Amino acid sequence: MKKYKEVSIDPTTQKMYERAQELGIETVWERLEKQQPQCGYGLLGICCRNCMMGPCRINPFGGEPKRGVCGADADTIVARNLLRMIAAGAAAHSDHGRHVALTLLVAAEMAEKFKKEGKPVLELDNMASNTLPYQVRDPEKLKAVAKRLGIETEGKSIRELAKEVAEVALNDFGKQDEEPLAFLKAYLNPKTYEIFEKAAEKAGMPWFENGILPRSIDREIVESLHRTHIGTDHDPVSILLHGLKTALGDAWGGSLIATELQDVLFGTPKVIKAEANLGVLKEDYVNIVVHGHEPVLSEKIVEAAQDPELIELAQKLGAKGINVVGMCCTGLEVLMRHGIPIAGNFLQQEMAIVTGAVEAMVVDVQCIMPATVDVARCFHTKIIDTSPIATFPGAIHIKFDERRADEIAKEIVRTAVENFPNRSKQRVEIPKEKMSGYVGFSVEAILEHFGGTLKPIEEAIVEGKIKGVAGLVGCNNPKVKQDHNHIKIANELMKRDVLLVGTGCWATAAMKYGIFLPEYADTENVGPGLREFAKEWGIPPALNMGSCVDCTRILVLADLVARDLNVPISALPVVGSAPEAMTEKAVSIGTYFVASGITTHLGVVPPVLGGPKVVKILTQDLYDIVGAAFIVEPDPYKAAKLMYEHIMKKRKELGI
Ligand code: SF4
Ligand code: MSK
Repeated sequence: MKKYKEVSIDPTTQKMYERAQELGIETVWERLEKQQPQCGYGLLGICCRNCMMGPCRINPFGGEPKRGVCGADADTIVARNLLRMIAAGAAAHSDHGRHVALTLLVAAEMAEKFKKEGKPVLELDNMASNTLPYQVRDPEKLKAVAKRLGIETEGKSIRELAKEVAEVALNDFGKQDEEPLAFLKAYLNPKTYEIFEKAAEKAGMPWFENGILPRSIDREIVESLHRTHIGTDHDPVSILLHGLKTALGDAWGGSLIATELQDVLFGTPKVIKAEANLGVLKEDYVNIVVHGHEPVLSEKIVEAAQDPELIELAQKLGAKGINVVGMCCTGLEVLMRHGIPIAGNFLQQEMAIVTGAVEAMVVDVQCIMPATVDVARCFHTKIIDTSPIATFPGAIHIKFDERRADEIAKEIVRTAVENFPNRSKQRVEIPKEKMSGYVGFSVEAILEHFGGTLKPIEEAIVEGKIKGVAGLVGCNNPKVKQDHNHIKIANELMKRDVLLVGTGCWATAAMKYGIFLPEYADTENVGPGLREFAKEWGIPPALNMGSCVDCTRILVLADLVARDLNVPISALPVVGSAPEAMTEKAVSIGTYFVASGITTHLGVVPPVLGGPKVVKILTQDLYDIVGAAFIVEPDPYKAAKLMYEHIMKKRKELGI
């Protein structure tokens, strides 16, 4: 068993981990320990199960076997495995995006139907009617997205525009022509576009039509599976080029659609103050944790928890009210838009249950450990799964249907409220620690803050007050002490006057340690230039841009700066990092950052070291192909140094 200080730097996790140990509850850290030693072939990426002649593995020390039964060598196997990881990550993000687009379409079609039935026309045309399960909360964003896509907005109702935009988005998933994605064409600056177009030719593979420009989101994912089927693609270069293409379909397709259409449906985030960490759970309230990724559900839970009838019921059952808090990325979605407090990041999902104060953990998709059900059995907590594609044995299944969103959300909240009397008060132990911070830095909110332009940031970079920008993203991983690398890398970069923008579990980590407070700029962890800039503009030295799919906000921001300077994104003094990467989605994000021109650091070594050619392509050759590559470095101090050196190199190339 580990000591509590070894698992996390977060005092709430430390306390709850210790408590879990006292109660004999197994957590992620014990399960990781039981897996030791983890398979060396797997860690190096040199095992293959792609057909039933296998499984095959390659001798990592140069001896036999050097090839799988079919003849695939280490590099082919490593590249194929990596492509499958990228495809799975891209699929997860993009299926999320599809769900959002379908929700917008369904809402627009329902408005059309209700209109025909004689319900109030104006409200339905504005998609603002309460009779609809989902409204368009940000019509201006809808118009802006439509304009980007080249859709005529004049004389059209919000309902008509919503339908048209949803249809263009859905077409990007399944179209069969060779044209690049409509969303990519609408959002990407021509200089970066040209790099995508020429990338394959530069890599010596001119037969890639349109280079690495994705044609359809689903098609690139399907082709990834096809290419990696036994006996298909065996050249690590072409396999990895298709990996870039698939990841770009995620970035400038699936994830972008998710972010943009979520803003349309639920509102574009504006700067707002909120709180983070397990201390946001309340002793006298019904606590509901929304966990997963899709705000299509969590938005409705937040609404249902404000229902006077359900609040009254909670009070009748002895609670003061209903307290909804978030976990992981669905938590970040409602944090960004409504200031709903976030209870923690990935490694705190079990810890939240161990407080004994959670009536229900309502889960949708991605990053939800099946172990939550086992931990919940030790308490009164109910795990409620809601997605038709994610069922947890032992959980309560209340599957979500957008058409009956309000009714189902109320049923879920009622289930949580009715569970309150089952709470054992003596077993409740909520850590006190929580931290406040400013969140909600969408691209629109950043532009608004700086007077409608990014010039102040650009000028500060040119002057050298800010040396560059780092996008910090991604997960927790129990192989790394929770939040340790997130915070160390953040501080090391800020000390060197690098402005931070970030998403996902990194953003939750940063918030827990006060980094999203403007006064953090006064600490020794922030360099003088960045401090001056942050104070001048009244911002924290790091900006929370949202959830995992919102990594696209970072790309759109970088793209706007690149447009202003008339250069591709790869020319900018910008770096990315996933200090505690864990998911296949993080692999896709890292790949699309690199493909888009942002050199990206990974703090957890991905399973590629068994393929020397693959490693060379990822860490060196990609510079010549897309202008960026991967940095892999587990030590956070060394990593920050390498990232800073890259920023300084880019500054030099730009002549600043
Ligand atoms: Fe082995 Fe080749 Fe089959 Fe993979 S595809 S399991 S390397 S025979
Ligand atoms: S939740 S993908 S652990 S960031 Fe998006 Fe956190 Fe990584 Fe899941």
